[in-house]
Amino acid sequence: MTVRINRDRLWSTLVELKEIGAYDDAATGLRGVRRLALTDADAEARRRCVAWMVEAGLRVRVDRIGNVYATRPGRDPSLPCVLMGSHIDTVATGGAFDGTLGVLGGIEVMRTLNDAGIETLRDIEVGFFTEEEGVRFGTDMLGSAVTAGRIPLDHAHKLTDADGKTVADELVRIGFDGDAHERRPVPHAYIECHIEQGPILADAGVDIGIVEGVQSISWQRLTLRGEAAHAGTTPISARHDAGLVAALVVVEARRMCDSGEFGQLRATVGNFTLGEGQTNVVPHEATITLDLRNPDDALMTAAEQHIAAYVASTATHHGVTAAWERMAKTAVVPFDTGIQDLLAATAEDLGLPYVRAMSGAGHDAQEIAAICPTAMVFVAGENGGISHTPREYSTPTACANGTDVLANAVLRLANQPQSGAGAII
Ligand code: HGY
Ligand code: MN
Ligand code: MN
Repeated sequence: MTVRINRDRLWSTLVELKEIGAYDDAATGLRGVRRLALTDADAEARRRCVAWMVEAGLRVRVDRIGNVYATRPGRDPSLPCVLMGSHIDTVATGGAFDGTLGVLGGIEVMRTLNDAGIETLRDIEVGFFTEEEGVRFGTDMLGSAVTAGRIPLDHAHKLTDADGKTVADELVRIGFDGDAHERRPVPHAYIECHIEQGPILADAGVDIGIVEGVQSISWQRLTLRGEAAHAGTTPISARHDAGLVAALVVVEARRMCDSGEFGQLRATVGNFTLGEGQTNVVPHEATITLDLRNPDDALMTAAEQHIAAYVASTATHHGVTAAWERMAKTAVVPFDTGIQDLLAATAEDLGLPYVRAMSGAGHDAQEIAAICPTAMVFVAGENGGISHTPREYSTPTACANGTDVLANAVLRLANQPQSGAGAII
């Protein structure tokens, strides 16, 4: 049995959700999406998605970290469900597809099964996870990591944003402090449909990617403290310039990537602040965030050790102190080969060419992979797949093709009889 989702209906929900948290982006001249986790915009988008879920006849529940799940009952509710999902929070300069495609695509799958009058053996669920991006509360994949047990609920609840607001208080404020237990019933399988956010599929000229796994991620905050001094009177040799050391770290991080010493390392300093930022004062303090990515765990460790040693020696040389704070760390996560092959076979059945690829971005799937067989289906992006910018764009056809793969793979999983633990039959 093959189903095809309603392409126009999916696209209309993507267009509608994009307006929640929309802003005029000066850098690109485009309408972007700013829907940071647990903000009013996120709350409005959550309510809109819940309304779509209810309209599709789904049973909705919210857990204690604000994850939302919607269930389409199967014939045998005693069997583990098949789960789809992703996130609807965005970065501050976001686009319309990152995360939302997997959530709205999952809801569209439910509508499509309803329209076709299809009853499945297993329950099917679609959900969205809290704070996948990590840009407000400082660690990514927060909600799914709590579900998988990597981050304790209590720790997650106490995380604060730049204004000192806690996750727990913000969940209450927006009315998504649910009571369902965050360590949810283990699914039979989890599939996430997501834009690739990079150039691989576009370069291959295909809409579909079968994702083999996710590379490792390291997020750290580095605070450097030197000494404020007069910009005019202080001799260069007498300075303890925290800003200089921070800038040297940025340059070294890039050198590490270009050198090849650390494999396919990618380093990003996305946040760089200098004390009071006074033109005529040597900065006494600098704070930077360092995002490292590597498809090889050992080379990631080597990169972290190298930059730590570099900072120690450079800071000492300039009479500056250095303090590191760990924000996030996840190892390389391989996805279930059985589900990868199911997705590939589904794409073939649908006549959709695809490539297999590792994910450069982190995803909720990398957390859920710890509790059940998990894989992802990627959708190609335009403009070289650029993402985390209002230039992020995938065509209606690519979005629909990816959601068709999701729908048919989930349908096959939802009719699988009780199988042995682990591998998908
Ligand atoms: O940071 C990431 O890779 C993801 O977008 N949260
Ligand atoms: Mn995402
Ligand atoms: Mn993202």
